[in-house]
Amino acid sequence: MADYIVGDIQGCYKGLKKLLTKLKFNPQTDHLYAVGDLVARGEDSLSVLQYCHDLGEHFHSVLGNHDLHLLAISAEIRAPKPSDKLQKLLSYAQRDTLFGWLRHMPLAMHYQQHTLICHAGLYPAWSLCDAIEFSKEIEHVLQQPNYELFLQNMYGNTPNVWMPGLKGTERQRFIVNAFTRMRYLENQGGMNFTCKAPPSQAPHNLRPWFQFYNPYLLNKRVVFGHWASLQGQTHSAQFVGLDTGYVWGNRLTAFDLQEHNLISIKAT
Ligand SMILES: [Mn+2]
Repeated sequence: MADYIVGDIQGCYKGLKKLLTKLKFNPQTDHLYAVGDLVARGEDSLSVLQYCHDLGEHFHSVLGNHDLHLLAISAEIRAPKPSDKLQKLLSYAQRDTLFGWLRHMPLAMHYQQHTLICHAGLYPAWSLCDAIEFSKEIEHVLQQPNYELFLQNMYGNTPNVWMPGLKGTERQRFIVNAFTRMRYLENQGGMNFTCKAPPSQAPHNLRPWFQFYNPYLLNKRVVFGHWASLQGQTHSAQFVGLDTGYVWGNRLTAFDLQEHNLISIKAT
């Protein structure tokens, strides 16, 4: 009865299976969680989605930016990026089952009451309850028949500062960007989407989102992915960064949600 959460799989099916073997993952009794970016640059996004889908109630994931981009590609709103290897998945006859399943995933979820799971991070002005509430706003629009309109309006970097009064498209875009694309904030709390470097190489006016004081996070934990160059180095047990860049030749990492230890495999 173990619960594991895995970092960005990015379509790396062999790596996922190798990590699950190392974990001795039992799909009948254990649960697998994921921080999103299930698909994109690895060799077999289709098999990753099929495997995770077939785990049924034993798999739980939030959406990452690449998962949302896949939905936009499937709706012919956006084109695949040159680095995406999605052709086999896009031409799969039953792809709509998998895309419909993705469309029902949240942007943020609780693990028990003390842990929040999201792809990029938790905006520092938000509590865990805010996060779940804002995620639900996006779940609602993604599950509407006209969800394509939302995907069309999702792209863009503004607004980059949260205001509770934000409404409509601007509010939705901020929520999506915070949960799926955020790494750094400027001192006044504006999200910066340009810098992808590790904190040691970042400009002085930028700080990682997890270094901003969040009064709601006492005794809470945030598990996230998205930031390969960070290599999990948050220097705080409160923030568990799981993207260790397997698709770039580094490691695929899982966190045991009950034992609180990290397990990883190296790309070969
Ligand atoms: Mn990502």
